[in-house]
Amino acid sequence: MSKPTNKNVTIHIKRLMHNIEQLGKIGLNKDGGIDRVLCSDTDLEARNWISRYWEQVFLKKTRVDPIANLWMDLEGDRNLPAIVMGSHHDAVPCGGRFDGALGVLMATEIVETLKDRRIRLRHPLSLVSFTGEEPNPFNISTVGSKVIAGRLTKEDLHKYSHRETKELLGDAIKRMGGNLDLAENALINKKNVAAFLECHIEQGDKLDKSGLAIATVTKITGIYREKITVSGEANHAGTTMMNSRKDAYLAACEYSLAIEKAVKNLNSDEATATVGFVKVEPNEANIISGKTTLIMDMRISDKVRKAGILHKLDREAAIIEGQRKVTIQREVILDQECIPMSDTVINAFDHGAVCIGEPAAHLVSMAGHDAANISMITRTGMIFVKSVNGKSHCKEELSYPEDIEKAANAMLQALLYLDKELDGNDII
Ligand code: HGY
Ligand code: MN
Ligand code: MN
Repeated sequence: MSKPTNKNVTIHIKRLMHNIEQLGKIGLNKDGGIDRVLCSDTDLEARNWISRYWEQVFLKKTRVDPIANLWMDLEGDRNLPAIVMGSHHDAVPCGGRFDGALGVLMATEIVETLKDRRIRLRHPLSLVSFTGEEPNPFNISTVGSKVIAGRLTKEDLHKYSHRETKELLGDAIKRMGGNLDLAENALINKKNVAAFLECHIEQGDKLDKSGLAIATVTKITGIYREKITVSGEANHAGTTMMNSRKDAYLAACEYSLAIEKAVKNLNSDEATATVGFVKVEPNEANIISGKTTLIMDMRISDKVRKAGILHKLDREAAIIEGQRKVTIQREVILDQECIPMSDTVINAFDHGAVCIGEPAAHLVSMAGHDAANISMITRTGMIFVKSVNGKSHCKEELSYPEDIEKAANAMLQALLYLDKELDGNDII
């Protein structure tokens, strides 16, 4: 490990916590959760808040790319590729104020601290706030980072529409300031980026249980999502005898429990699954459901184990179809492999942790992140901050200022380390 660099440079935690509180007011609902889903009015409000803040601090216009990612590009040696830092500003329904927003605002605070201290790095720096990281009514997640990494083309994008309003994704992105017809222009050339760093809350309880504040992420779990349509026969809840029903909702429940049982039986803390989206139709107390739609979300790193689960579910679906005289159609909507983080960036975050007197702890991320897509185009790494009681995707989501401050100062040191160590020629 090289000697600590600019060790005495530290961020302004009060300013960072103030910004987290300010952004956390956008989309705050009556239950204390944050509603800021892709292309909603509150998404647009959050974008405007971030853009305004960046423009006041860096005296430059925010750049909005064709998939409506927000960028703040800051000068450096033009012969070197940029180091990019950021995360996402959208949230799950009734979500927390740290998921995503912390990463955008921490990256901002780090660059603002360098500006305050007139520390100019070799590499140009870019801040980014990604479009649509979370699952959403358009049924497409991490859309902003997928597009810049070339994982989605404009033809793909034009296929998506809002599952309730039927609004085309293209029209919704236009409202956010993007333009899908120019999606190719959002593609990032590998030679223009030296590294991507993202800070995120852990969203699990491993740091909380271990008494650690921060950890470097070694890999991001594989994510498998499937839309399951169970079709039966709508009928009268009272007059239809039990043996002559084709109850789509109860068949869907049986299939959901089969998913849980198959993954639980792996007995691994690197495999989880649930069914978090259910749509029952016609959805009335006295009508047997004729059609029920589910979305299954499975996190699993091991490809062989994933194949084994899916094979088991094939069998379960066939049994349920036979016994309940329903049909079960399954459509894969996401099948992302486990993604290792860059050793170079892992070392940099470890260096940062040691610089601030913290252990160089490592964790696997069971949550998906934009970083998984960005790792396709550049050296990518993440640092986690402790989630109190491991809670996330709910209004109880919380990280303490002292832990956030440690993560920010470790990330600042990691950035200074990379700026010194990286040379534009060694592209991943
Ligand atoms: O769902 C996830 O893993 C992430 O929080 N979007
Ligand atoms: Mn999330
Ligand atoms: Mn997130």
